[in-house]
Amino acid sequence: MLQRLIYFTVKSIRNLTGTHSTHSLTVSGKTMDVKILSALSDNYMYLIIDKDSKKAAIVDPVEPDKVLQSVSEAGVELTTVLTTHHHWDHSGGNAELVSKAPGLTVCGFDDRIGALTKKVNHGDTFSIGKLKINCLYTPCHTSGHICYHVVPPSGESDGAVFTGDTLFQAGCGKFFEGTPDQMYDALINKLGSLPDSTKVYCGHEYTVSNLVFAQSTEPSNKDIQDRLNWAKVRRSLSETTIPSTIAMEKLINPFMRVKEPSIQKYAGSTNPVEIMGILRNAKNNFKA
Ligand code: GBP
Ligand code: ZN
Repeated sequence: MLQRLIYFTVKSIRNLTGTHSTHSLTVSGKTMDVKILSALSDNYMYLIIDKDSKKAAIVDPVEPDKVLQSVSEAGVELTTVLTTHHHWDHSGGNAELVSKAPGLTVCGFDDRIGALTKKVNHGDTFSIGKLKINCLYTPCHTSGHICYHVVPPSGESDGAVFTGDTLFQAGCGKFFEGTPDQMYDALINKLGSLPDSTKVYCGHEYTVSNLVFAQSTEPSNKDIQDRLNWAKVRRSLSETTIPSTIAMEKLINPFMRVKEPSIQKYAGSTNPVEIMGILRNAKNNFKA
């Protein structure tokens, strides 16, 4: 509790310095809209709207009042909460949201998630109106982490994946409750096999600091340089750098590039799982 209080205080002070964007952005697709809502100092919540039925889901609603305001502005019916993992800055708003909007289905894997009504597992699918959600079990950051893949309707390309603290733009979550082997499975086998055009919506705005680390691993990677320059401009305007795409992550994210010769050279290994661990340790100790 004390830890949480200190964290909140630090986040509030950081908020006053205005580092996180305050306005929201809508990414509009043919069948789905995604409203990007900033929360706390660098978290994101995402309102996923099925345009046809106007039914909606919210990912990691840590600031319930902000969510409810966005729901009413959009004129949609919120039916579902998609919780990526139990950390309080993701699941800590669930109980309050349910008390203010009774009847919600609250999805998640981990028993430590508040107000859970529907336990999901790898491969489970369900619908929000016409949108089909496929659950991907990606333990490592926490042992109960789920990513939610919104499968594009046949013939359309607006798929999206909500990756919580597993995959960040140009980075990944710390391995609090898992192993390099599990993060390899999450990033390379599961997320890495989604269509390249899949938009990636992650849990935190860490893009600039992740790209600075990425650049230290591959100093001559032009895609990293270009994305870093772009991200710095976006952040200086208080704009989000979200979403990315799976294709983009394969170009700029060292943790998704463990099979690339340049990353193998940096790590001094050709074993992709071992490289995953080496990169995580290097990032934990990295000082820009
Ligand atoms: C930054 O600010 O740029 N590098 C971060 C430092 C996710 S939040 C903060 C940090 O450690 N963030 C976590 C992380 O995985 N970062 C990836 C990285 O640094 O490369 N969290 O809020 C974190 O998961 C949390 C909450 C952790 C409860 C433990 C508990 Br218990
Ligand atoms: Zn976390």
